[in-house]
Amino acid sequence: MNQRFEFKHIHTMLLSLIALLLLPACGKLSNAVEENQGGALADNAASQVYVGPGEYDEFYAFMSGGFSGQIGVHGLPSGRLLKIIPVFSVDGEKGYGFNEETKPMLNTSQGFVPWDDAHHPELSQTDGETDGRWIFINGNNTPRIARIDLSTFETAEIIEIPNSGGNHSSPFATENTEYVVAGTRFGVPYPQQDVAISSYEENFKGTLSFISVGEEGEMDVAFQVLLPAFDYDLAHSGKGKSHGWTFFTTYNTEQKTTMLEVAASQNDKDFIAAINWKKAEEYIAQGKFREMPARYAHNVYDEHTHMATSTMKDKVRVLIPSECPGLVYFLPTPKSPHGVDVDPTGEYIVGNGKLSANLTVHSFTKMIDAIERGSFEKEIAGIPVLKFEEVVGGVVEDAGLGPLHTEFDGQGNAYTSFFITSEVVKWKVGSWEVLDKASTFYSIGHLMIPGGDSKKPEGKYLVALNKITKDRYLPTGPELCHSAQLYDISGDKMKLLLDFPTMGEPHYAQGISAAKVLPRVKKFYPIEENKHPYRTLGEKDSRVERSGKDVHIYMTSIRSHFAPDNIEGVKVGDKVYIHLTNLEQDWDVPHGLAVMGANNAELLVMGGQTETLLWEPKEEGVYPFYCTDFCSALHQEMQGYIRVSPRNSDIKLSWRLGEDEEAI
Ligand SMILES: [Cu+2]
Repeated sequence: MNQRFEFKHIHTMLLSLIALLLLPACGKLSNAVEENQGGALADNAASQVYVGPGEYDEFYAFMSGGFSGQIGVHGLPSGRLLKIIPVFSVDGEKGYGFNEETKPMLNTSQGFVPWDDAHHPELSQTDGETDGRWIFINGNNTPRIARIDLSTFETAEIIEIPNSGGNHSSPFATENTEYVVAGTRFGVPYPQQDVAISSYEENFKGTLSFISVGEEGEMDVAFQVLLPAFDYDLAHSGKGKSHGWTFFTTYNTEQKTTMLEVAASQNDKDFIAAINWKKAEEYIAQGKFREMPARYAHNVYDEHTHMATSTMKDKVRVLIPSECPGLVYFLPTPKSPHGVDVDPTGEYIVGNGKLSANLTVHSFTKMIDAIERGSFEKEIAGIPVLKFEEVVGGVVEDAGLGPLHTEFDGQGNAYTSFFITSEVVKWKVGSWEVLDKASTFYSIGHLMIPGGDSKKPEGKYLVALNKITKDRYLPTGPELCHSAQLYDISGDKMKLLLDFPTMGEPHYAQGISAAKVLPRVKKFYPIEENKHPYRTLGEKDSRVERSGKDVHIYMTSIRSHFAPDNIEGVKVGDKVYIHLTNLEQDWDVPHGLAVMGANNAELLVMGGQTETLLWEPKEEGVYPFYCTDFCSALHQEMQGYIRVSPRNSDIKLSWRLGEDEEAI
C-alpha cells in the first residue's frame, strides 16, 4: 500500500516536471518580441554577423540534420547555408543513394536503408585539437557511423555498429582520433534473438563500441565492451591527463521497458561509465577477448573509382568487464545524466543530470585516487561502483532546470544548456560560480562553441541549437523551420547576435576555423586519376555497347553538350546504364543529367567524376534528356534524345554527336 502511494507520488511529480518541459515555448513569447525589436539591433549586432558580398565567413559550422539524416554546412558568423552533405539519407538533388555508385553507401545488415537520424557531428582531432581532416556523424536508428572527407565535403565511409540499438552516444573522438565510439541507447537481446521483452534483465545487454580510425580515416570495429542493459545516452573521450579514457552517461539503470518517462526516473543516481580504452588495448593484445558472431556492413567510397563498395563483416571482438579488471568503473551521477563533457584540461567530467537542479562535476584525479585505493561502494556485473562523494570535484548549484550539455571557451569558463528554463548558463570551472545567463528561443538542446569540446576552444561565438521555433520566423504552416542562435561570448556577458534557420533538426553541431579547412579543399577531380570502370576520358571514346538486355552508354559532358547526344536502338525491357563522365577540369562546373520519365533521381557529376544513372524505359518513344545544373550561356542547349523501340525491334544500336559525325 505504502509503496504504491510512493510510486503514485513520484509519478505525479514527474508528470508535473514533464508538463514543465512543454511550457517554456509559450511562456517566453513576449520576451522574445522585446528581444527581437530591442537589444540586438540597438547594439549593432547586425555589423557583427555581416559578411560582405564576396567575403568568406570566419568559421565553418557543421550542423546535424537530425531526422533529415544529413549535415548542413553553414558559415559563421553569417549563418549562411553553404551546402547540404548527404550522409544517411538518399538525396535526389545530388543523386546520392540513387546513382549506381553511391547505392552501396546505404547498405546495412537489414539491406538498403535510405534514411537515418543523424545527431552528433564530431571533427577529427590531433593532440586534442580539431584538425580539419574529417567530420564523423552517428546514425541513430540503424546504428552507423559515417566519415565525411573535408577535402571534398562528401561522405567517404559508413560503418554499421553490430549488437546495438539507437546509436546515440556517438561518435565522440579520442584525442588523436584513435577511435570514435558508439554506445547503444537501447538494451537489446545479445545476441539479437526472439525472446520475451519481459526477459530484459536476463537476455538484454548494452554494448559500447570502439571504432578504430586509421591514417587515411578508414574505420573498423576494434572491440566492444559488454555492459548491463542500461540506456547509454552520450559520451566524451578524455584529453590531456584523462587521455585513454572515454566516459558514457547512462539512464534507465532501473532496466525498465515500458513508460520510461516515469519508470526510468526512479533511481536517485544513475552512472557515468568510465572506460579505460588503453587497458582494453592491452587485453585485446593479450587475447582476452571473445570473438562473437555479428553481421554489419562496411561501406567505402573510393575517390578514384568514384564508386562505393559494401562489405559484410561477420564477427566482432568483445571484452567482458568481469574478465577484464580495471576496464570499466561506474561513477554515480544524479538523476538521468544526459550530456557528459570533459573540460579542456581533461581534469573535470561534467555530468548533466537532466532531472537535477545541480550540475555534477567529477574530478579525474579523484577518480584515479579512488580506483587506486580500491574504494568502491559495490559491484554491478563485475564493474566496481565508485563512491559519489569520493569522485565529485564540484557542484554548480541551482544554475537552472534541465541541464543537458556543456562546452568550454578556453578561458576557464563553461557554458551549459538548460532545456526546461531555456537558457545558456556561463560558469567558472573550479570555483563553480554562475557568471551569466542568456535566454534561448526556445528550448535549447545542444550548444556549440567552435572547438568547444577540444583542448583548444576557439571561444568567440556560441551557437544554441533550439528545439522549438514558435514565433521567430514567418509562419510556414503547422511545421516551422528549426533554428540556431548565435551568441557573442568574447566579453563577460553573452550577447545574442543572430537567429538562423537550419535543415531538419539541428541536433548538435561542431565548428572550426575556416583557415584549418581551406587548404585541403579540392576544386575538381583530376581526370587522369579517374579509375571508374565505365569512365570515358574523351569525347572520341564516347559510345554505346549492348550486352544482352544491358545497354551501357559511355557519355561525356563539357560546356555545353553531351557526347553522344542522339542514341537509337534501345528497346523496351532494356536496362540502360548512362555512365556520364564530366570532362570539366575547372572549379564549380558540375553537369547534371535527367531523362524524362526515369524512375530515378538526376545525376550531378563533378568535374573529372563519373556517375551512372540506371534507366529502365517501359514504353517506346523518343525520350529527351538534358543538363540540370546551369553551366553556361548555352546550358539550355545542353540536351539530347534516346529513341526507345519495341522489344522485338531490329533497329540497330547507333549514336552520334553533330550532323556529320555518325559513329558506329
Ligand atoms: Cu551543363
